[in-house]
Amino acid sequence: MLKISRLPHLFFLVVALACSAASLAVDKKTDEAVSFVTQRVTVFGEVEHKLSLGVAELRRFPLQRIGETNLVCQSGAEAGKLENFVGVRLRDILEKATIISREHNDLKKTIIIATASDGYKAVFSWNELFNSPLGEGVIVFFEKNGAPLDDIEGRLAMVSMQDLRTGPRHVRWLQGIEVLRVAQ
Ligand SMILES: Nc1nc2c(c(=O)[nH]1)N[C@H]1C(S)=C(S)[C@@H](COP(=O)(O)O)O[C@H]1N2
Ligand SMILES: [Mo]
Repeated sequence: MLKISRLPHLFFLVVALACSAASLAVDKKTDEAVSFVTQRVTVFGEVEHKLSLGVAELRRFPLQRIGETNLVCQSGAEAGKLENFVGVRLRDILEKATIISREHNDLKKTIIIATASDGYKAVFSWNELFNSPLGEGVIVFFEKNGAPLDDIEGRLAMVSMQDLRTGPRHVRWLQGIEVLRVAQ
């Protein structure tokens, strides 16, 4: 029979077990994240100059220092904030790579796909980036609160700050920026 005097012990045992299960779950998530971390992003596809950019190379672009931006999930749920981060405009990166444009209307048929090492992808159009106010807020970033990004974001990530829901184009573990012509 369980004595009443033993109940506190039982309570602590249950709490301890629950805590270690929770920390196991966190460890698993962190382990998985480590395997997705990227150190460089490749700019490729319909560009004149293919680029491979790590933090050192990114620092040579005009730096954008952002105070804070909200993260809102695709569902509309609040997903926290990005604070005190430093990065560069995707537009500036693409200008350096120079999107190939042979005919007057080529750029209007061009999209830019941000890809991550976990297979996540988010798409932008050339018009969005270069012909709308949204473009100014699309930032490839590599520093937060004065430190490199942690494993959950990788060393390189991206966000589109003018999106109504910023979560979907907050790309963690950024690996590629592909420029693609999608119509003839
Ligand atoms: N690489 C990668 N980036 C991703 C995701 C993902 O699964 N993989 N999920 C996205 C979704 S759905 C949201 S809401 C935000 C959430 O940002 P957070 O994970 O920093 O809260 O990340 C986005 N970026
Ligand atoms: Mo999301």
